[in-house]
Amino acid sequence: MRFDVFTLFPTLIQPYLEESILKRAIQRGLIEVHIHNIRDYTTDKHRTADDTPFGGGGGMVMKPEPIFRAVETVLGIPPSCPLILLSPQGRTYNQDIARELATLPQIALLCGHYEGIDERVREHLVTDEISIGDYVLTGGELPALVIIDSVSRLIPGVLGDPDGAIDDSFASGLLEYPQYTRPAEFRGWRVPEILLSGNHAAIARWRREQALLRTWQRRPDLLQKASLSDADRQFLERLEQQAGSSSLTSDQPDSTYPPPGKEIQNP
Ligand code: 9D3
Repeated sequence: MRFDVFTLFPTLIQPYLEESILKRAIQRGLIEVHIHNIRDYTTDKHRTADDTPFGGGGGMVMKPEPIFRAVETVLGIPPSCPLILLSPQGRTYNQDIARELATLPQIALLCGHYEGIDERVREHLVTDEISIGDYVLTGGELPALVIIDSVSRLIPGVLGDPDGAIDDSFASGLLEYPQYTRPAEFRGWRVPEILLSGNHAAIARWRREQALLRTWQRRPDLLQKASLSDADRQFLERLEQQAGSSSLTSDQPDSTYPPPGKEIQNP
């Protein structure tokens, strides 16, 4: 799969590709990432890529000509693949979108910056617009890397382990169960005994229940889309019953996440 990234800050993108697991994927020819500096496609002597907004107001707007020139030079007219604008106004990225993009042979990513981008780019060049979540960043470069990373790891062979991508939490639709490694006791904190039992069926059941418990506590919204067995549903039913009757059986309030005392604290 090929990615083309159009940005005013190409040096922000390069190091992540060279240091992460993506480096190996590039070396093996499983993915190609081509980074294009939009400023290289300006034609004036100051290499002007942005300008003040018509109508006034603060900040700068990315000019259309260098963006059209860059994209049309690299991808042709009309562009040979989808061009995704990274912007706070896009549809919110998720694993379903990652899977959809991973089916394509090529995508191009356009990183916005400053206050925004001339609307004619959006209207006449961009084919899709994606945000990575409801928080404010300084530009689309990190979102472009998020997309490259999350799409690449779905391509067969990019992860060393072929079922790594299948077994992970968002694939099953549940959060992950707790994991432990040696030592079996650290500072007096013991690993759950079941994991040392050698009873693989019991371990599999415990892990599934822990994943269900965690998801129910922290991300109950995920349970709607998760694929659940009858046994899973029975386990969740028991959790609901325990929660529903907890004020009658224990005097303790219902558990919350994060638990009391684990909230993020100001210094
Ligand atoms: C100061 C400008 N803001 C006015 C309300 C809008 C704005 C424009 C551009 C805010 C942030 C940015 C830069 N962010 C992105 O380009 C971006 C982004 C993000 O900020 N959050 C989540 N996903 C994305 S994708 C691209």
